[in-house]
Amino acid sequence: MSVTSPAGPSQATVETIKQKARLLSIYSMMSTTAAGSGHPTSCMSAAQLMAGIFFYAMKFDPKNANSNNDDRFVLSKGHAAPVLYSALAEAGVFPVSRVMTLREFSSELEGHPTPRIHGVDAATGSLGQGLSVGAGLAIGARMDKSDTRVYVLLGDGEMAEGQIWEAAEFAGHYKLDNLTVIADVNALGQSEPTMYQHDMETYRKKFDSEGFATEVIDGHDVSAVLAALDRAKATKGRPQAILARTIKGHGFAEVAGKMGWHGKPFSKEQLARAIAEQGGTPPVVPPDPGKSYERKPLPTPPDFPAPPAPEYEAGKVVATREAYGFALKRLGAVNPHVVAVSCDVKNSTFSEFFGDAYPDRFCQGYIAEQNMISVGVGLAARGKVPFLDTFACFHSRAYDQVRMAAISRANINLCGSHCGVSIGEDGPSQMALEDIAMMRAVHSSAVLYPSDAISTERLTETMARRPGINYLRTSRPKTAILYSKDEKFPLPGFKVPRQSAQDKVTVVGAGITLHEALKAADQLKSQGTAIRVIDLYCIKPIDGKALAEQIKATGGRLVTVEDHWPEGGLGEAVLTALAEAGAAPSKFKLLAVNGMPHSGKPDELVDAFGISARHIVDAVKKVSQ
Ligand SMILES: Cc1ncc(C[n+]2csc(CCOP(=O)(O)OP(=O)(O)O)c2C)c(N)n1
Repeated sequence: MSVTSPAGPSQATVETIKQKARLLSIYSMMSTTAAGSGHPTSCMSAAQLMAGIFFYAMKFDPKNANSNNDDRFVLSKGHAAPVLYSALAEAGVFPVSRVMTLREFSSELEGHPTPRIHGVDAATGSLGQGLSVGAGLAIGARMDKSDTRVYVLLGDGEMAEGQIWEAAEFAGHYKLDNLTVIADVNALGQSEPTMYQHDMETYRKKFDSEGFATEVIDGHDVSAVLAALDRAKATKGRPQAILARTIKGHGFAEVAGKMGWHGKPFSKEQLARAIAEQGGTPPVVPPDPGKSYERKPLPTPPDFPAPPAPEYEAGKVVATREAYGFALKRLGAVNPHVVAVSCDVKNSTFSEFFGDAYPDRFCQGYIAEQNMISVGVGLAARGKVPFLDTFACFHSRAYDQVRMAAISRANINLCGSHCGVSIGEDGPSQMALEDIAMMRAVHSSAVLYPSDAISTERLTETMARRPGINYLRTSRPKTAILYSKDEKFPLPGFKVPRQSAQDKVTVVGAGITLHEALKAADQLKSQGTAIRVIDLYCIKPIDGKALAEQIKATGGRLVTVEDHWPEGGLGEAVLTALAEAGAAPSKFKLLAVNGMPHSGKPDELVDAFGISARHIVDAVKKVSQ
């Protein structure tokens, strides 16, 4: 598909690309009119840019559209999906007739792109994320020593998003010269003109200050577009930004450059006038035969040999956050696809163990969590197995990116350290008390919460094998080793570290609260009461039937205890799983953090906020009455 020549594009090439642009614009208008919804004017401003990218600059095989050997494209302004679908159809990924099924229930060509189709690596449409995905694809290509180039189309309205500038900093810092941004600066947003409208110099300065090679062009002048794409390709040592001045609705004077046409399809009469204005009669598109172009199967994490078993001296106390670092390093030795990104906390989350061992597969994400998650989506789209870490509380500022990663069917692994009040002195701004709820609500996620170093290591290995979004919640305090190195931790699953035929109550905890539950069991035992203790290392999914058996054995009496707010946490997860298994407990108490915490020693806080052994003992007594 690549026809770049050092002498620049020939007149014949320019004419060919102009014709392609005309078709992309017309198909975008036709498909949105047929759908009765969509964003034709947002497609029309980008038609010449898209034609230049797809039919001039990109190395692209329509039969293998997500190939690591070829170039990649990310439509950051996802609402312009029809122009992308039109380009993919013109390139031969599916027939043009399929574009006309846009937004239909039975079509994989959704209102905004998703990787359900070939040629799309990430879901876009929540604006501001595509440049980070492109940066992930580009840095992944560099790790592979591949000559893949990555093209990202941005809208000017979406450039108000902070994440765009996180991504630009990242790309500039890492000198990603295989990454080209093309900004479609049409000066209009959804409800108003954009902040800088056609002030091209402001955009240029912004990208320039981040280390990009920049140039401003007329985005409807095909010769200028192709020449800029040529120069971008020839640029070494820095990413490039082509800032294209465009007109929203270009090619149809009734709407071009006018407010009030964002996200509005044209009537049939308008469509006919628009096509006539673009110099022709409507192309004849045959009825779509209904064949699906769904991308199946979607990529899964590559298999790898088992790493050596974790080794810890008997009696040692190790924080689960530190065990995560050991696990990553062990994984790195047996799985070359594992990569890690950390947001300036690698010495707290311990991913530095991996980074020190495998510097070529570790990437400093700096303090830019949104960018980190979407970079991870880009890395995963290249077949990497990304582990992305920060303090658990800071994942919340990238929640939309995690949500979009799920829509992207991305295989990414998140580690959140420093969960709960047990972090102690740093105070509530650093304590994650919402993360279980947040991550449980992500489609296809696994939520893992280990209580000792061995389970942390084994669960980290499981994450590298499991498709979808995996979240590992690690703790700051050092805790005792509970399991032998050969213990298995299947998903779903739990462990029962204390049990007897005399157990009166089942206490379910995880992480720091499991250790409190074990203390409570010892205290109660000395008072003549036996309890069952469950280590719920996997909070999602839960095997409700198996859990129900345990609780049934203790007369249906249940106490849950968690270092998290009550809403959406371990307790609610357990109750839901039991209810679904048709075995709601007869008597229960849910212990969770019961007030706004503040600084203090971990033990003081765990006790003051209602989740220590003392509170578990009280709760056991209450449900036993
Ligand atoms: C994060 C986010 N906020 C709001 C929207 C709703 N929205 C969709 S398109 C759009 C305007 C986009 O403007 P621009 O990036 O300039 O694109 P174009 O003008 O080319 O359509 C808005 C606000 C969204 N999709 N994502």
